[in-house]
Amino acid sequence: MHGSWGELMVDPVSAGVIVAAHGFWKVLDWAGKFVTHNVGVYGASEAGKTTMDQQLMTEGYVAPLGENERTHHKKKWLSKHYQMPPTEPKRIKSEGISKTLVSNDIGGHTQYMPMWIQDMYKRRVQTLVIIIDHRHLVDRNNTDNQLAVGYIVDYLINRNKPKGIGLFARFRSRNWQPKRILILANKADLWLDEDGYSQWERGLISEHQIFEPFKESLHQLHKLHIPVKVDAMSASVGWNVDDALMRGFNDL
Ligand SMILES: Nc1nc2c(ncn2[C@@H]2O[C@H](COP(=O)(O)OP(=O)(O)OP(=O)(O)O)[C@@H](O)[C@H]2O)c(=O)[nH]1
Ligand SMILES: [Mg+2]
Repeated sequence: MHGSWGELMVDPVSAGVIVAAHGFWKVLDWAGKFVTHNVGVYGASEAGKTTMDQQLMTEGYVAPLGENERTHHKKKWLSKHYQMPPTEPKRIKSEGISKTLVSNDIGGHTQYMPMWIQDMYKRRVQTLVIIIDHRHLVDRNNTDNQLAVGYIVDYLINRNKPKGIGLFARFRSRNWQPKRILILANKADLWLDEDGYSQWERGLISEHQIFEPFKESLHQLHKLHIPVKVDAMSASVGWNVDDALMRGFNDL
C-alpha cells in the first residue's frame, strides 16, 4: 500500500527541474497577458482621457482632438441616467512585460461625473487613474482638476454608494475600494520644462508644483490605506504613457 502511494508522489526536486526546463518565468509572463485589470480612467473635460485611450489602442502620435470631439453620452430611453460606454481591453507594454487593461472612456463634463462613480463601483475597478493637466498652473482660478480629484476622493472617504447601479451591484461593492490610485499629469509637452524633467528623472516628480493643489486629497487617501502614485505623461505625443501605467501597477 505504502509503496504505491510513494510512486504517485512527485519528488519536489525533479518537479522543480521540469518546471525550470520549461521556463517557468516565461510561462508566467505569457500567462500574465491574459489576466486583465479593471481600470477606471476619469478626470476633468479636456484633460486628455480620450487621447490616452487612443494612444493605448494604437501607439504613436495621436492627432489633436477638436472641441467637437469631447466625449458625450446619450441618455437611456426614458431614464435620467446616461448610457455607459462599452469597456475595451488594451495592452500596455513596458520593459518587455505586458499587461492587459480593461477600461472605458467616460466624458469629463460635470454632468458625467456621477458616471465615474457608477462605473468604478459597478466594475469594482482595481486601479483608478485620474488624468489632470496643467490648467491650474496657467490660471490659478481654474479649479477643474481639483474638482475632479476632490469629487472622487469624497466618494471614497464618505463611502457613499452611487445611485443607478442596481441593488446587486451596490451589494457587491459594499466593501470595495480601489487597490491603488494613479494621478497622471498629462500634456507634459506643454508644462514639463528642463528643471521639471530632471526632477522627473530623479524620481521626484511628486514634488512638482503641478501636484501641489492635490496634497490634501493625497493625505486623505493615505488614511484610507490606498497607495497613490503620481507621474507625468504626454498622451498625444506618447511619452511615458505605458511606462507610467506599468509603474503604477508594479505592485500587481
Ligand atoms: N499638447 C498636448 N495636448 C494634448 C495632450 N493630450 C490631449 N491633448 C489635447 O487636449 C484636448 C482634450 O483632449 P481629449 O482627449 O479630448 O480630452 P478628454 O479628457 O477626453 O475630454 P472629455 O471627453 O471632454 O472628457 C485635445 O485637443 C487634445 O488634442 C498632450 O499630451 N499634449
Ligand atoms: Mg473624451
